[in-house]
Amino acid sequence: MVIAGSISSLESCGSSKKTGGSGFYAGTPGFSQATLGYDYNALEPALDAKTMEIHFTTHAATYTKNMNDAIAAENVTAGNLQSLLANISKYSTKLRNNAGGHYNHESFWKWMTPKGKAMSAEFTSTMETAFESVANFKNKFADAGMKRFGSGWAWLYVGADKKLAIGSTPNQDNPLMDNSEVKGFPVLGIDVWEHAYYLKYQNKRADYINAWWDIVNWQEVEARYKHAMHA
Ligand code: MN3
Repeated sequence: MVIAGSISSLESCGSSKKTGGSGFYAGTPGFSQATLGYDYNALEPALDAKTMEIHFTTHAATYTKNMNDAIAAENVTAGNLQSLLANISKYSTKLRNNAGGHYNHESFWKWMTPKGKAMSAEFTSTMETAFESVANFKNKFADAGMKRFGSGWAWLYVGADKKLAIGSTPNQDNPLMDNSEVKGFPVLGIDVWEHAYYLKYQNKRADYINAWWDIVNWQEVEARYKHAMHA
């Protein structure tokens, strides 16, 4: 599918996810910001309402706008966001940063849910096989987030070998990008940019990551894991 910078046809690619349903992982992620599935204050006390509102309405909204501006300006031939990211080295730094920012945040809002959703027994077993224990996984994932100097993300992803792995990327890069430091399908990610936590946690990134576990939607993580394993 060749789009050649037509915003209207791009938006039609993303229209199905405006309904708020899942499926962002299922191969046809869109190019528009989906409605947040909960109120700004719904993730308290882990994430405060003001941080969520600013993060969603300014930071994330700006990535989406700038991505669409870059798509319109460049000869984009990808038919969906995932294939765009898989070929992102062909395009500008502006498109890399903003398409990554759009994908990462659209995923991030779905990786969180009020009060969190517990890990199934089946997925707990999967995680224990991969990381010895869930506690050990959380320590290693938090460590990846803590060691990311400056702005970026920590990831749990399925690599080309179909194994779960932990890594991190700078800026708005993610494992779907052909020029990423780590490559695979992201099943869970945490935003460790200061804008994600500074109002409540100031410089205490570790406290933010520790509190964040309370709101993780493990059902979404498991759905993405199953998608990655069958892709
Ligand atoms: Mn962010």
